[in-house]
Amino acid sequence: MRNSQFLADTIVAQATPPGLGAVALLRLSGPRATEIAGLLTRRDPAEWTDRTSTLCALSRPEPGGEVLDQALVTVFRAPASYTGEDIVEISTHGGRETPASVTEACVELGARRALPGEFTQRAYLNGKLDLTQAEAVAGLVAAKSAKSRAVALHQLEKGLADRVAMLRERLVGLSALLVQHIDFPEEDDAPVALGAIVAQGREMVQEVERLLATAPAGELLQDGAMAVLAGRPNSGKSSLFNGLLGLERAIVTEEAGTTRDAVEAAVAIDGFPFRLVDTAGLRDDAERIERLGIEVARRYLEGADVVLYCREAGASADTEAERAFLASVGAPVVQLRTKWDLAGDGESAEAGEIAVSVRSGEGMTALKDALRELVFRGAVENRDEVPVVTTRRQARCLGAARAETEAFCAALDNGVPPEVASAHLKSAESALEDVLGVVAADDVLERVFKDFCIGK
Ligand SMILES: Nc1nc2c(ncn2[C@@H]2O[C@H](COP(=O)(O)OP(=O)(O)OP(=O)(O)O)[C@@H](O)[C@H]2O)c(=O)[nH]1
Ligand SMILES: [Mg+2]
Repeated sequence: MRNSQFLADTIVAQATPPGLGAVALLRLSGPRATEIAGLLTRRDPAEWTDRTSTLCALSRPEPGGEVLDQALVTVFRAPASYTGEDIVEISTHGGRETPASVTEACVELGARRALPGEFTQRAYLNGKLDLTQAEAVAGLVAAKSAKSRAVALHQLEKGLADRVAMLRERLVGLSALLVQHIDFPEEDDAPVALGAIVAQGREMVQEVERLLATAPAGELLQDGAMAVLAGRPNSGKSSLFNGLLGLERAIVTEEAGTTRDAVEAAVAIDGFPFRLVDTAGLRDDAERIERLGIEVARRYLEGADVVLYCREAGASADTEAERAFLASVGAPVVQLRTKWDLAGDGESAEAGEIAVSVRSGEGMTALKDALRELVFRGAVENRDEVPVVTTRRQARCLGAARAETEAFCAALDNGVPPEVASAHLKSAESALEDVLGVVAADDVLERVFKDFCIGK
């Protein structure tokens, strides 16, 4: 068996990011975890109480070996651990040298360095998590805003898994009804009419659609909405980018044509995740490098979820080309009057425009409100449904389940014999199982776990 060999190893990795810090957490998982910890500490692991930390000196493996650190050792015996195997957590002092030397000692004692995501993969293989929960772990660690975190946590708590499991049970029930119908088709009091079965099938299709409808919002919350700054050169785009970021990230000068390449940064606005992109100002008479930058800007604009279009206070009216550009943008556009602290006395923003100044801070709250409204209002805030579908993989499996259930109903409607139509029900059931990863193929697992970092 593929997994038994794989699980026979004891793996080790640093779970905290490398670098300066007070404490580093190392994890050992597998059949030899407690034995290796015992050798490192020169103690009998049987003395350690489960889930209770003990302060121990860690020494290099050879007799009389050098002491490496004073560390806290905590044992989680199988099956009550994250991976379902014996786990030993070792909290060493932080920094680079100490955790690296303790990891090295574990390797000398027979542990193997863990692959990215391998702890969570073991948790999945040992039935501690289903695949949606494993994906939620990745989402939680990657979350860059409060909302993203909440959605990932909901998923870790089986928000999607429970719904899918319920649907699967209903499908099984439907199969049972169909079998009854096939067994007693001629009887007057036939237990189930075909029409009733089809009606239930259609209800299930709707239920799957309700889940699928949350996928765009789920994906936006996971990846962040792409907000692209565009406008004439020198209109204050980079200043606004820095202002929203709260960080002097992009270069700002009084010279037009400062920004050449696109600069991207993740930022949470009112708890919602955005990927903010600063671009080169758009103009026709740019020289070569700037022109390349403008091309990059256009590509970002095509993928934007929202565009912040900047015109500075006192700027001349839009040219024909600018109007054409604005009309061609697919995403919603926030029209901004930038540098509003410089606006003349008589000047006023047009209807639909937001006047902002990075200098005075005016209009920044209104801008953030508008961004949140435009991107997330429809998708997230006004729904009774928490977004539950957060990855393409989940959406693909649910899409297959929907298509097969639909095909089942259509087949019965069209007089296809129930014995034949039932094949669609089986396929729908296995598509739902795929969401949870009941039996996931190696390549599916590889794709799910490849983006994890080491130690997770
Ligand atoms: N008074 C005032 N000046 C601003 C404001 N925002 C930007 N500026 C100034 O306007 C000039 C251009 O700002 P940038 O942020 O570099 O403009 P940009 O649109 O990124 O310019 P390019 O990258 O060249 O297209 C700089 O001198 C800024 O200091 C503002 O709110 N008020
Ligand atoms: Mg700029």
